[in-house]
Amino acid sequence: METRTEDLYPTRLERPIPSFERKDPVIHSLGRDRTDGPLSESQLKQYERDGFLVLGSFLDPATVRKFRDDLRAYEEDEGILRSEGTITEPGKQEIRSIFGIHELSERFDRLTRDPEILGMVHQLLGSDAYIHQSRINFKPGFHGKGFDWHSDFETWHAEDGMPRMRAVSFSITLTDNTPFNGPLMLIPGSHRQFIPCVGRTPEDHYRHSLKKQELGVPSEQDIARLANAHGIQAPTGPAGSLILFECNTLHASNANLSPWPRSNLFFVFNSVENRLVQPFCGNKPRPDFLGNRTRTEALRPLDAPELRQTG
Ligand code: AKG
Repeated sequence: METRTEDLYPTRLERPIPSFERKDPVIHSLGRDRTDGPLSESQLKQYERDGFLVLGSFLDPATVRKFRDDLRAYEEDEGILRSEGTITEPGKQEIRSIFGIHELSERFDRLTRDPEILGMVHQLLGSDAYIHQSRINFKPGFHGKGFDWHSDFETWHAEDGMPRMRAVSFSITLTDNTPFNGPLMLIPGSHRQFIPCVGRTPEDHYRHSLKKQELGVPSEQDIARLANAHGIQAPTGPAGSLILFECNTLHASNANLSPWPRSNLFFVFNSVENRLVQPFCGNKPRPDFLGNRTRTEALRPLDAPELRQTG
């Protein structure tokens, strides 16, 4: 029987309690030389300060095109449209998210083992890592809905049993992200505080929250306090940019009222020393496509010939 893990980040409470300083480092270098990897000391400092980092032109246009062609094929694939990991927009049949994308596609799976990506992951988490969750968020032109302000870690802790803040999201833009098509917005510095949220989690909460998140969101006062103190940033740029953000950084995005679609890929890497325990909200674990408990062996970097396969 699993022993109970101490809950360092209590949330989904009956009554509000004040936010508090995170109990985990932002970069888990653990006595190692933290510059041993692709990220420079100034990039590490920026990530530590802001809770995110943007690397333009991470994927070249030809590679991005291949990923986008795959997405187009998925949008027409009946099997994928009907699968549990495909979430449609509220009240519509348009795709909002496809979860478990690296399980569906060899090309996406190979990208999780790209040596440069894994080098950065190891540098930030100070250990080997595996994929906790992967997803594509589609935002079709005119109709794509937004995402409410939240910390991913709050949900992963409460609903998936992720014990500590030792995970990082890699988001690669597969279309241009402009001020008009609902780019990701982040509050720099918000990752330093944990904001406990109010409200008991119903069983199978994800069926609702993945369309519109109403529970596990900070109060408007907390969001305003952090945004007034630190501002909001919305990185924009051509397709192929990489945004890496710490698991507790508050983020959100607006609806896409422009004619131009926006699709962004997210890989969440979790440390192998931070594997999931029982969900801290007391419910049964969410399905594997949201909180992977099955394929948790350390990811190994691919060598160049494997990366070049066109598959
Ligand atoms: C999430 O999937 O947790 C997000 O907040 C994504 C926001 C976006 O895709 O704009």
